Amino acid sequence: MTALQEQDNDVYALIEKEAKRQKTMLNMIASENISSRAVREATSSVLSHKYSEGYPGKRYYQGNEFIDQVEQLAIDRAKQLFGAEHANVQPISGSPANFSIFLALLEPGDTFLGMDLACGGHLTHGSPVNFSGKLYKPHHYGVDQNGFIDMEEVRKIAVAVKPKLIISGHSAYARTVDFEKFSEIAQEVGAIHLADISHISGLIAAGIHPSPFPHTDVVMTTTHKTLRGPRGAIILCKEAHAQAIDKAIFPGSQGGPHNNLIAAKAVAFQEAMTPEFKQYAAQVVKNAQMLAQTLMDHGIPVVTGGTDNHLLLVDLQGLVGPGKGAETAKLLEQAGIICNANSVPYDPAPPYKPSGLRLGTPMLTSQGFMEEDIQTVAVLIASVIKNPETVKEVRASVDQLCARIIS
Ligand code: DSN
Repeated sequence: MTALQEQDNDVYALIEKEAKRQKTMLNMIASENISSRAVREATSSVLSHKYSEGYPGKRYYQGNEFIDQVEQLAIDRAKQLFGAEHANVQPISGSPANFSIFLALLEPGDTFLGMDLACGGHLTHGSPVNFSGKLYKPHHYGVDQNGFIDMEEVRKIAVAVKPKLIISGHSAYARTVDFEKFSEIAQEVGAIHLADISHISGLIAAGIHPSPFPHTDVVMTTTHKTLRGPRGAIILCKEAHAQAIDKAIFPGSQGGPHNNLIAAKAVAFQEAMTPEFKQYAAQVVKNAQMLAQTLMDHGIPVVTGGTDNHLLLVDLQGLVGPGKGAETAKLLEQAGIICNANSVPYDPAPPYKPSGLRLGTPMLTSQGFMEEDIQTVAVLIASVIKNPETVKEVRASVDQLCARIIS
């Protein structure tokens, strides 16, 4: 019996139920993944007991001999993994990390340019309901009619609005991001280039997607998506921005670092340097491409006609109708398939009732799904979308698939 089970069976039982859910459903939320046992051991370690405001060698509390070494290890590994000049490993998650970057590099009211949320951007890239849209002045680029970013259009907007910051990197974009071109445009208009690589950092670490380094000024990534680490984020940057970024994290926006998570990040960075991780990341993309192809073969439209990374967007407008994303996601959940409703480019329906689905392969790939398994998954998804009355049959097939592949 574990200590938790003995002391608090209510919480223990709920954790066990969630663990079972994760093994008996097809989890295809593009931003989710499964971390290793080693990462989870570090996450639940005694390091969470320690306060250590400041940075290695410059703390406001005593007793940080080993905490300093842990944080330095995480910093060194992050720099090595991504080839960065400077790393701050303290951000607790992606949105607070972006908040700190804005705090470091902009003044309230400054103009910046990011991807429109409706086209695949993120709330922190200038949504009116987010700090980024409330405190700063956002302008947006989107995608063309086929769903691709048009870099000439990005350049035109940048030249016209003269932003102080340009953000590349997205939450629902299935194609390769041209970081080098973004940097070129930023240089042309005198802007700082921030690459938010939260979704694709695992692919970048593995060399499957082009890196934003060395040309990008500042890079932010969460650590729990394709990178397969603990929940959290890091900021990487050129030396020129290091002091401003560090100050914006502490004392600017955060207090005591979450040392257990910093240790877990260090473990994940080491894992991401292994040949096994490179193989994993390559398989994530192969699986996503198989998913896209099989869905299209079964008459399900995929935005941009495929994917270069770990995710894809299904456009439900022609098959189910505009605004039917959430309904379809709920139907898929009944069938044991978990994904999220998502806007598609030029969606006529509002963001809270979008017309598409976002599907990703990072978690299934961690659980051992290969291309032939993903083909089966795609056929099941197509069946639910085209014939909702097959939900029960599909659920039975999902049960069998999970029992066979997930240990
Ligand atoms: N919530 C994450 C996602 O699903 O893409 C981004 O923050």
